[in-house]
Amino acid sequence: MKKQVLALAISAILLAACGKKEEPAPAAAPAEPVAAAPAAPAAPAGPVYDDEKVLNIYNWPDYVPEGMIAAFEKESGIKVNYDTFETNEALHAKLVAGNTGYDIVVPGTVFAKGQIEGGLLQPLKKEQIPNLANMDPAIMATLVKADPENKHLIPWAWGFTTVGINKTKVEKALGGMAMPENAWDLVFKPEYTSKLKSCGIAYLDSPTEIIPVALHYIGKDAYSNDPADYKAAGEMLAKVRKDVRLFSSTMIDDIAGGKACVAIAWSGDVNIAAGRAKENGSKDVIEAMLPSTGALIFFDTMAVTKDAKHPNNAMAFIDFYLRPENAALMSNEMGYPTGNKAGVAQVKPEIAGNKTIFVEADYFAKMIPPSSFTNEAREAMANVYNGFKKGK
Ligand code: N2P
Repeated sequence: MKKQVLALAISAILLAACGKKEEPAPAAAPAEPVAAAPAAPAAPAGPVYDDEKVLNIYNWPDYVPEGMIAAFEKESGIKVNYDTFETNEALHAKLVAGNTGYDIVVPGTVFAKGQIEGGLLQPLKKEQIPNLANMDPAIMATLVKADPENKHLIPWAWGFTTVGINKTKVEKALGGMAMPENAWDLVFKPEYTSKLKSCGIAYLDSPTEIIPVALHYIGKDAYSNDPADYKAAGEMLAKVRKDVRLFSSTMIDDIAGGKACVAIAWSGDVNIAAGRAKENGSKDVIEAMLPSTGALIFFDTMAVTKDAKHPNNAMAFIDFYLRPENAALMSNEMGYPTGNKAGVAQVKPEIAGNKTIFVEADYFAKMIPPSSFTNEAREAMANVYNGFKKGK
């Protein structure tokens, strides 16, 4: 709290310093108290909590820096129940069914758009989230496609779906064959998969993770809503099905431990696997690739469920998460870039310089931004995906 007050004081000083000399600083106390002046709807001085000091969070696995939840609990006296889901589909099904029991959920924007339109998420009480000011306006602007007025969603993290490799094992399994120019070939081209199956190919386990990258690979719009395109993607996927060993959304240890040498995976998870392999004494080089045709960007966003029992605790946690030091932890420990502008300054140089975490502008321009799917399209996609998985 002290720190927050100090930060507020500093910004008030900065604001005052920026203002025209002859004008009093807006925060300055009036010389004489005005008798019946109505109280201005100012931001609350500190966090507002619900009577029941509980907060139920539903997030992706392997996605929160160690100790962060405990730090919030300690500071706020709120007991946090933290559960995880493995796919956007799983979270979506819960939200549609209602009565989730969760206050904060973290959907990808690909799904969040429909969830907002369907009234499954409630608008945020922004006056209770002063640290929202720390967010990069450019990042907030990218969310507008899903959340037109930035009313419901605040980034937890963003990253990209890509190919992750254990370079050491992949090179060995390929024998004399050179690495392809386009890293997607490693997971989609039979010439490569037939060799790499010996060291383990892993795919994320969800229709809306695999079909979009497959569409992208065959030159279609990754966010096509046309079932004919899914059919084409399914035909391409069928050719490599027998080579895929593992379907999983929690493959960090599989990559780090050598069970999978190549994976369709989330960028940060591959970076975590690289670190974990090192910690375990492995000499293998594990890398998140930057495929020549681009990778698929995702934004996972904090949102409050429409029937949240602890909405104020939720706002307090969101504000806590948006402190620069916490945002920086997400990059430093979890390998995901932060959209928190104030937090960037606290990112370790080796993380800030990792081009698979903070991608450079020219590669960023090549990446595929997220969009969304209609319900019908999602159903068609799931059918193609399930057929692909079964048809070994
Ligand atoms: C899980 C990261 C989830 C990112 N470790 C994909 N939405």
